[in-house]
Amino acid sequence: MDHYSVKMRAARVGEHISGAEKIVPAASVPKTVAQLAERALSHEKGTPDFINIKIEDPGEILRLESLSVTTNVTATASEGRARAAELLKAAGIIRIDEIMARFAECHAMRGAMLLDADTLERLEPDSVRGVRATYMDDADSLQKGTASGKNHYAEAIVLATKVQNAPGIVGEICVSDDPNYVTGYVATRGIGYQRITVLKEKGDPNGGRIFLYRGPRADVAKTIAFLEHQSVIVDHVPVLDTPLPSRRFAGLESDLAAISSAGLSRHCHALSSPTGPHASFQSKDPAIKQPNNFLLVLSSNDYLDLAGDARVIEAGAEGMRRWGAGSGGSRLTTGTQPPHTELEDHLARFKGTEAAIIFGTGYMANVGTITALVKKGDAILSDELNHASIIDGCRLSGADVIVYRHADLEDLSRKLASCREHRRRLVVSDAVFSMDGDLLDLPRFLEICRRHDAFSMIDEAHATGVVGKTGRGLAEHFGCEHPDITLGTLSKALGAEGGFVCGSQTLIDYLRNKARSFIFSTAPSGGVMAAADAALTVLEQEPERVARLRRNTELFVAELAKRGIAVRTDSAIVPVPVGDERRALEASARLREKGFLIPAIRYPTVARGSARLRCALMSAHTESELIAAAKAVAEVLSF
Ligand code: WAQ
Ligand code: MG
Repeated sequence: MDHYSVKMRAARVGEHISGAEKIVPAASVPKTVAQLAERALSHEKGTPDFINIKIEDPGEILRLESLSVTTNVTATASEGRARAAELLKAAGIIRIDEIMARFAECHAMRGAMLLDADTLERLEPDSVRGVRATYMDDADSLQKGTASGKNHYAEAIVLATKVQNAPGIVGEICVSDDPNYVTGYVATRGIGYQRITVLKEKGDPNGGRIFLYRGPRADVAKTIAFLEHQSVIVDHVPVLDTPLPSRRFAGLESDLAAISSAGLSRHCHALSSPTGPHASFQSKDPAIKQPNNFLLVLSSNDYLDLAGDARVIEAGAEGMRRWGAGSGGSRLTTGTQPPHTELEDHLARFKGTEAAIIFGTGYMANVGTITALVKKGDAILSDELNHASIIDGCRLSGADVIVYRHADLEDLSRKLASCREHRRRLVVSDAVFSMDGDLLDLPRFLEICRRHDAFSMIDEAHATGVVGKTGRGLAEHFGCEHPDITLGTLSKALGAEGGFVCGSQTLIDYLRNKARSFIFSTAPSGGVMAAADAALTVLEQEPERVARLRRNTELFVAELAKRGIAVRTDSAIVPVPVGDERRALEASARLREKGFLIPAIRYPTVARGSARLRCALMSAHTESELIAAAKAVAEVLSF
């Protein structure tokens, strides 16, 4: 015998893991058996309990020319279905929608459904198992296949080619039953194998194969016999090369469509005005109604109105004229200029720590600091509501990350007690939680960290300039010591750009040597540093800005309460809970129509179903503006 059929099936009790079949020359049987065994043993679904390998006489082998392959790039499932209908209609198959609805019946079938192409009656004798096409292979599979890998595309083309050559079969529709694989195909002898990149919605578990039959009932048995027993080798199965990129992008497009249909789509709405409490807003989107020519901004982090302060702007402009538009290098090469070191000294004085170091952004400060301090073998304890930049730093560090319940310092203490074996322990928390506005209990936090000899780190992004009588943050507010590591930003209350860390000289020296986001990044421009420095000076000279911000926050909370909306905050962030994502979006859109810019914050920034309107107050808001805003919030939420 010159050829053999080699079939492999691997399973774990009650669970199919992997299956494959080959038709190979006698000399290739040992190699094929080895490859199939390796494939079974290295399958991502896990290790099988048993592997069946069957080697048998394939009988007479029919050689078939592969169907031609065409890739149809579609963006959505409905576009894909329309394309499938068009293709099959040309081949005389109509009622496509009804046929595709039958995929719901395909669940758990090992084979395909055999339907009369016109009456749509089911014709398989075993409707639970369906009809399985077997004894088929790609003529080049030995050359094409990787050592143990599966050529998913070639296998589908081989199957479709055999099926379309079966007597009485006029077409096939295939949709993967993998909820994440949205590509499918339709095939007939006339149109060939027509791959459709998006043929179902992502997440849809329905799929399978439907073979379409046209002919006398008496001949169905012959068709099934051909599908199940006739050995077939398919020549010239095309290698999938060009279509891959389009599938890649079709995948992105379908992800975007899913995000959008869940109400989670994100856009950058450009404000056509300088940073400040008032903004003008022009949208190209006609759906966004904008009757007012200005909006009251209740969502800026420019808490103290310093981004627009004439002294700050002038210092920045002068700094840029003097030092250049960009720094031209990283801090450790040519990017350090006097404004950088002056600002670092100033920040350390302002916070009352030995030293400070500046990063390009607050995100980079968190990622750089955490990854510099801890690695594999260390432990990080992180509040569950910490900012994404902290979470990303934790993930990137390689340390064991132990998340404790939000603001639950008992939970922290317990979890810290179980980390004695770790080399280092780092406890990290937002100082002001960015989506809830609440404060960390710093004295207790420090006490627990000290007791367990853990580094204490807080992120004062929303606390600097806001919390404490003169805006110096949590240590000032509580009248306690500083944590080991205090992170802040220049980009919120200080009105400029950048992040920074304050702490001991040792800590700062260490970060300068180890923090990769500091080392491998171009330094911020001297102009931006000069602007931040000037803003810090204004903050020191005008602490009444901080007091005004606090009064504004209290007034706004009280005005909301008068209208039945109970909210609480320890900072300038006032979250108004809504819950449902779409309702929050709708409320935000209505507020915009009324002239208020208050964003809806949704998953993944906050947990699913806990969407909220996130108001952020500024020292520059007037009393009447805040009363009007509270009234508008109450109105849009009463629907
Ligand atoms: N004979 C009949 N039906 C079968 C067979 C077979 N040999 N193998 C699988 N099926 C049926 C069965 O109901 C499965 O649940 C269903 O098809 C899906 O099988 O060009 O992944 O092997 O990008 O998961 C098509 C697109 C991929 C490929 C289809 O099929 C491409 C796929 P799967
Ligand atoms: Mg599959």
